Amino acid sequence: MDAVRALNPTTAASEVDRLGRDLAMDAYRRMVLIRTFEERIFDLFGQGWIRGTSHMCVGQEAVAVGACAGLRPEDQVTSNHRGHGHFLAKGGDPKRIMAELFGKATGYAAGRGGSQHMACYEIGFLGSNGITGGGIPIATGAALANLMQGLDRVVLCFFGDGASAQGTFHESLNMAGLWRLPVIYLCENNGYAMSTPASQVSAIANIGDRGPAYAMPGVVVDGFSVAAVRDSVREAAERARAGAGPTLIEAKTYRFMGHSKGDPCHYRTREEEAAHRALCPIARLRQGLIVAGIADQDWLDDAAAWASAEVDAAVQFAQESPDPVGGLDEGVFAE
Ligand SMILES: Cc1ncc(C[n+]2csc(CCOP(=O)(O)OP(=O)(O)O)c2C)c(N)n1
Ligand SMILES: [Mg+2]
Repeated sequence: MDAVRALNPTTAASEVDRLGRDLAMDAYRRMVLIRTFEERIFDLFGQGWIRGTSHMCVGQEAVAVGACAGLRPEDQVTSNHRGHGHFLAKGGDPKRIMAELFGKATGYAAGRGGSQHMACYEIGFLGSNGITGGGIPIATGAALANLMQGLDRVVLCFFGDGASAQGTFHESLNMAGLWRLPVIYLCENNGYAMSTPASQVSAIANIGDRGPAYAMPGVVVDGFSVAAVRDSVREAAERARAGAGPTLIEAKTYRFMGHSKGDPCHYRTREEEAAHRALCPIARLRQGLIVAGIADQDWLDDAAAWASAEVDAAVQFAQESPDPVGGLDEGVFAE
């Protein structure tokens, strides 16, 4: 947490200044939608509507929303096991994401994939991924494909601190640095890989500091600041589009919930959790909107009601959707 505070000079007001009025309002609503969606999933698990597992990104919303705000619509992203927020921020339909979690035919993988195997190529969401570090070479390959086809689009890869210890991270960054690929590696350092603290498994304090070893800038940003994440991604995307190659960004953040449902979080203290909850990215932007005179209580209530209604509609859609029909290989991509 001290590391986050140290690079956290942004105030609530400066969040809004940097984003501008319209984007600040839009980012707020999207972050509230993601949080509402995730909290509802947690409840639906408890009620037995959703089976399997699911990893919630509560606390990390500013990374997903800030990153996608720094990209163009035609740009692509890869995601990991904690991917609902990434998908929603990239423009995924809450109804079809929810239906996939319910295992219904109307889901993004026709009910076969679930939380960790969803994709929508039309909006550039190249997929969540249950293999830790599995999305990193996929993003690298997609960036190479875009470059070879002369397409003016960049790929952003979301992954965690745990994934940055995988061989795929080092192999991919080396290749991307060597070939100047138009890719942005965005590490969401939420402090833990399951129960393992990042500080116990990394020889250096900042994962972002590994960038220069692979001939790319390494940037460390406050992952609770949607403006800081947006700015860093926008700059990296400009760099990539200009042919100057990849960037590694580390966003320091924290997951407010357990690793997945049923995690009692015995490996961290309640005090540590409370200290990080005080840095909540939604609360900070809300404060900024109020101070700037953009939002009053009515507007904030409307945003919350809109998000709830979106999630209600998604749940209803999922509940009323038909079960999958046909073979196991329909709706999924497998070789
Ligand atoms: C190759 C592989 N090894 C181990 C796992 C089990 N696993 C699932 S999530 C996870 C931790 C990932 O940590 P991090 O990358 O920091 O992401 P976070 O869960 O913190 O978002 C692990 C080890 C896996 N899914 N894939
Ligand atoms: Mg982690």
